Amino acid sequence: MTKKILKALAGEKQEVPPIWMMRQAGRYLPEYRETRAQAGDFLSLCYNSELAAEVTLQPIRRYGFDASILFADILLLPQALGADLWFVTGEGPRLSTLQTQLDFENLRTPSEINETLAPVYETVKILSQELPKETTLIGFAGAPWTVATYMVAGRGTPDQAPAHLLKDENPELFDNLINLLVEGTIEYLSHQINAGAEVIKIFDSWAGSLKGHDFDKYALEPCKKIIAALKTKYPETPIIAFPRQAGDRYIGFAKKAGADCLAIDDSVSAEWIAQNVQDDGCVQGNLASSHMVSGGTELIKETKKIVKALSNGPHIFNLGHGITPDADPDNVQIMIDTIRNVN
Ligand code: 1CP
Repeated sequence: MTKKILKALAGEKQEVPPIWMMRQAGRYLPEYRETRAQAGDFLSLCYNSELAAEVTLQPIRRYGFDASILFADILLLPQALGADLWFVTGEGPRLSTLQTQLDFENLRTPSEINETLAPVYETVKILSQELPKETTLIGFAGAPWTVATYMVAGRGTPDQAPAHLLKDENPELFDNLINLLVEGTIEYLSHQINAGAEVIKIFDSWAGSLKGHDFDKYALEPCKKIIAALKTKYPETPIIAFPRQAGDRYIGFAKKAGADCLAIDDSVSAEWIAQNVQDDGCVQGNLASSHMVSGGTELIKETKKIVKALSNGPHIFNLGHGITPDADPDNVQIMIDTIRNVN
């Protein structure tokens, strides 16, 4: 039996698309909040392999999603490269800032990341043994541009202005950082695949802030290099690219980057995706995560609309971005029942 997610990634269209959700292990679930409290804080949870595997499994037990995504964070890689990382409760991640050549030189090399990241690989190993046999295990990393924006600014900023400034003022330093992140990401993802990840997803959450030539240089090219390196070593491992908010530049992205699937946010309609992107292969998306909060008939209507619009080609159902802490867990079940046509 081939798993539903792997069928979609191989280009097969299915009457009922496979389903998973970004941030499916998260604060909207009471069992997640309980395990996180047990771990102490978010980072301790990421580095505690048993508990990280436990929170990864929770949404699978509750909902029976077709895929499970490793519980970790895109900011663990910069931490393994030597940046300081901490989380401020109620606010989010904070990192030491990278502004100068000296800051860059103080970072470690890609081959030195594995000691810090060993517990993440152990989580993958546990999951590959404990997941139900029909569930696909997805490993992931942030794309170099998105990770660099956090490393430069030290935090998430609305327009990622500090990273744009550094790339324009000191392109040599910025390019060195991007290249280091390309190599570090290849190393990190290779270890996840060796540990048992069956699919890889690359999150470029801030790709949409790159304009013109910068989009090709900092979103497309690094992603293409990572995929090419992984495909050489692991030709059988499908890769999902997510250049969030790429708009028109979603068109042709998967082909150019060498990805097997393009994940798409909810700033474009499912009809637009069907017309412009799905010819290239599998697409993943794209219900607005706000429906997980508001629920009701709109949730059912929008879910059906997306399934129908993307039913003529390979499709993995997902949200346009991560589920938020204020979501109602019952709405997730309603979404799943609507897709699987229960009731
Ligand atoms: O428990 C908590 O309070 C922490 C909330 C949380 C969670 C559940 C963070 C902090 N990270 C995560 C896990 C996480 N992060 C996963 C695990 C698997 C899953 O999806 O269930 C993944 C894939 C990520 C990826 C991630 N982290 C991204 C890319 C995707 C996206 O959401 O755009 C980004 C940008 C981050 C950074 C980050 N980590 C956490 C927060 C709140 C943020 C965003 C901060 C900001 O932009 O200000």
